[in-house]
Amino acid sequence: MTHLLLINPNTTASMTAAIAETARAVAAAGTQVQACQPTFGPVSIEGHFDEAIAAAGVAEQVRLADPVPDAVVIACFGDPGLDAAREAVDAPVLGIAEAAFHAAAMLASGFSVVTTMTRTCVTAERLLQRYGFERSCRGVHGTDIPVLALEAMARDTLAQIEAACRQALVADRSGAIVLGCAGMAALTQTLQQRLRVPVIDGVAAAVKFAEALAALGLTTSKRGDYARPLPKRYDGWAAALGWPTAG
Ligand code: 5HY
Repeated sequence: MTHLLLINPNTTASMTAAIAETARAVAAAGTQVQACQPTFGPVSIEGHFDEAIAAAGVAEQVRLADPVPDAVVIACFGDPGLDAAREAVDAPVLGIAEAAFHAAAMLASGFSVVTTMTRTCVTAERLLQRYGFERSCRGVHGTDIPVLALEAMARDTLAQIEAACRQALVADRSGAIVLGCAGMAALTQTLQQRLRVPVIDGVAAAVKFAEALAALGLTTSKRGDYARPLPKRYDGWAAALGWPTAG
């Protein structure tokens, strides 16, 4: 049994449930998906301040994880708290943006990202550079559809996202689409049938990559910057997240 901890870094329980449904739909029979969200933070993540608080929420959830996970997936397209989570646990930790970029780069010589708010495009662009996919990604496009509007998924919302994907494929001369929000996961099959190109949802990609790493018995390196955080007291609301000090 692989125990996979799936973290939705925002605090919207209905979105956590939808993301968990996507994950369980692709998870192997031997994978148990435990979905969770922080006890504090933004209801959706659409900017740097949201992201900063959400990263602390991810740190909270991995620090307090019970049982200890065999793999962790951070289900927000900014991959908030990824490095902190890799320090806190031995398990492989995957962000949905990183996983989606890897999948897309194996399926097309160039891909486009279609995301929610235009103001978050810079976050995706910085992740592309950080992960070394700036040459494979030919464009990042915002639709200015708020994250929580994806839940209602009004008919014109789907049409708007489909139109943005079509424009991106032409403008970028790309061969695949990466969906830039965990809340878009439910659209994957419909868009793929209509666009006739690979459409990558990071939640599904991250779950399968996490399972593969866990099945290989691979864990996050504890040599260097992903070693356990140094023993240290935390004060205030974060006291429970500190690391035991000797004596
Ligand atoms: C996400 N926000 O996947 C990101 C999408 C974004 O609350 N879940 C969020 O716009 O960056």
